[in-house]
Amino acid sequence: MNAPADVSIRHRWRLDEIVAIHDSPLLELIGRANAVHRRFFDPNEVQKAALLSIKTGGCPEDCSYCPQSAHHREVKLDRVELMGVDEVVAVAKRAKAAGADRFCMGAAWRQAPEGAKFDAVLDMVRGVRALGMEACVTLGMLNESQAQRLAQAGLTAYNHNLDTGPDYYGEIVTTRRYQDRLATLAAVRRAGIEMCCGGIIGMGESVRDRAQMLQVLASFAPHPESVPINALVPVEGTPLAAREPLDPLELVRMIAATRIVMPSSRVRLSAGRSMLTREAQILCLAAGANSIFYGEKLLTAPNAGVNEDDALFAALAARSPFP
Ligand code: SAM
Ligand code: DTB
Ligand code: SF4
Repeated sequence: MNAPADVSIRHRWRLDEIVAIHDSPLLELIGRANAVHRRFFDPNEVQKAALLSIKTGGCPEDCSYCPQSAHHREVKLDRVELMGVDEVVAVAKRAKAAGADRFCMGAAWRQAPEGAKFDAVLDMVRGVRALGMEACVTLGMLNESQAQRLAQAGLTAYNHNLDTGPDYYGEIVTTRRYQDRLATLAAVRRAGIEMCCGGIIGMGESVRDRAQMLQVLASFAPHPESVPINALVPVEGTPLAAREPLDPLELVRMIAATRIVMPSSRVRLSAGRSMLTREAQILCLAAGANSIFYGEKLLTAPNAGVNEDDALFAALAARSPFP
């Protein structure tokens, strides 16, 4: 859909502009975000993306939020090596039957491996695409050739999050630099793969850090096709386990600001939904989110239940005037 005159796609946002949007009166913020959302998307359409951990735990990075880091030895998590291709495609098939249109596969790697494991991931991508679903993977850092091979296998999107703003990044991860993330994202774009890139809130960062992350995301041209906004899931044994639960309205503000700054991107209400009431989730959708992770589990943490989600979608549907 073409951008109407009053909602232009911008790649250069000032930090104070984004902070001012984020901190504007809540009803005004939601109203503005909803108006932008409706210019670019059908407001009744919410994408269901299924998520599967294809390789779990034992990751050499030290991301302080992540239960899959080998640095956090107190986390109770069973490591599982790379799943078989047939097994993964069978899960995708079930997800499709349950109503998912996108299948996302996550692996706890610092960087995508070479050899048989990478070839197996390529087969998974081909298998998912053959089902008629969008395929997304997140495998850690990629080089140019790996990005090209994923593109040739038909990959729809690559998920690689910035997680937070550049100034706060060093508080959260020390085993890689922001620049490393940007290099992988550049390789993804050069290969012609859609970019799925967002972050996490509730890790102790300031509004300024959140706005900085949005500023970097919006600087990509084109904007990332999808932007997952995760609320921290505080997992026992990780350094962020004791973080105060996020006020759901913080998530509403962040989603609304994301929608306004990147009007035509799909904004995904990602991890943390199980901490939200049905009504808080509906506020997030009204504020511009138009995708969710659907299914009982995220990668390792519980997601909102499928029964709860069916109730959510039932509540969103039009009501018959003659019940
Ligand atoms: N290892 C790859 C990487 O880091 O790019 C892919 C898997 S990693 C688990 C994918 C994303 O999940 C992270 O970038 C982070 O944004 C999100 N994530 C991980 N643990 C989380 C948590 N406890 N709460 C919210 N989001 C989380
Ligand atoms: C994203 O932004 N969120 C998903 C997906 N991309 C791969 C992962 C959320 C992980 C939540 C913690 C867990 O399940 O281990
Ligand atoms: Fe590894 Fe990804 Fe978890 Fe970081 S977020 S520890 S890179 S699996």
